[in-house]
Amino acid sequence: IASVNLLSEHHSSIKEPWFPKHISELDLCNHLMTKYEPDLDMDHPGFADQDYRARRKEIADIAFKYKHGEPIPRIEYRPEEIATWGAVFRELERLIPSHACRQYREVWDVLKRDCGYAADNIPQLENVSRFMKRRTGFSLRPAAGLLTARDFLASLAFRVFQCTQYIRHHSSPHHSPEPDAIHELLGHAPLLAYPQFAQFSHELGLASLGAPDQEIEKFATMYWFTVEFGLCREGGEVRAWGAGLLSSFGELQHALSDKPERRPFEPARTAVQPYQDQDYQDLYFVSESIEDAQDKFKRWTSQTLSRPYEVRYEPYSQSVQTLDSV
Ligand code: NLE
Ligand code: FE2
Repeated sequence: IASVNLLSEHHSSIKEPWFPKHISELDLCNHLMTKYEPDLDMDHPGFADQDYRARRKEIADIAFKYKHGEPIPRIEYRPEEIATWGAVFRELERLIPSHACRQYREVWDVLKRDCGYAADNIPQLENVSRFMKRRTGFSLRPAAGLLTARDFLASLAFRVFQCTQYIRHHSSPHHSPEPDAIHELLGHAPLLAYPQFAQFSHELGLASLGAPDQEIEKFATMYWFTVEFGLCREGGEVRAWGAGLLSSFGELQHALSDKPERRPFEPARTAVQPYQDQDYQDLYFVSESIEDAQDKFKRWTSQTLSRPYEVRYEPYSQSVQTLDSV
């Protein structure tokens, strides 16, 4: 009988991958993709830098120990980390007027006024999280590195954005292949402060819960070409709205130059487009607007989902419920 049980448990877990039902279960959604860890990846700019690796570990431990509901521990950033942040901040600030989408430009001054964004100050995640909570109901929680797509997307369902807290290696300020606090704060935070974008992220997260691996893979690809590397039209010009561009002054210029290829954003094709994540992209997708990308993405998502049940979010208890859809 024991083996029969085992078999049926195994069977049901293939049909329905586990997913968090309450926001506190995000404590279990911290699985890392190891390919970018400076300890394991010989191409990582910090691979040969013992001091960087030790610092990185110290900050990662905060994320591993973190439990839902706690304030995010503050980091006393070192002068060299602030210098790296400052270099990126100044370069980006110069590019924002001509390269960033309208939504990003609009919130920039608010972040400087209310959130401690400045060339000589790395904002603390806890402060940004409180700001965000008031703007869109999103909050942040610390992440130790690049998470699996399944864990990362699941957190969005609970209006939680998982954020790294370490700073990229100083030898490569213009671009980092992996997320770091510069990417989160300068790339993602501005758009997450927009209610409509927050809602979209939330719905995408809900769609991902319990989805089979092949669908997660497609969601992750869509996320890559929109939220991370999306371009959009704006009054006859092309602008960036993807967070991976808005945190990388090197790639931001590259993306809007005539070097890379650009194609119109079209979910069914974008979702299966292969990509690399080591260096600047050579292909970007352009949408008519952020809203247009979100609408198309949403429509495509509802057609793609094979889940035999519906998932609903219950904001009062911050939990999700599943309902049979037949
Ligand atoms: N390339 C981005 C940057 O340099 O900020 C990070 C991308 C993370 C997916
Ligand atoms: Fe990102």
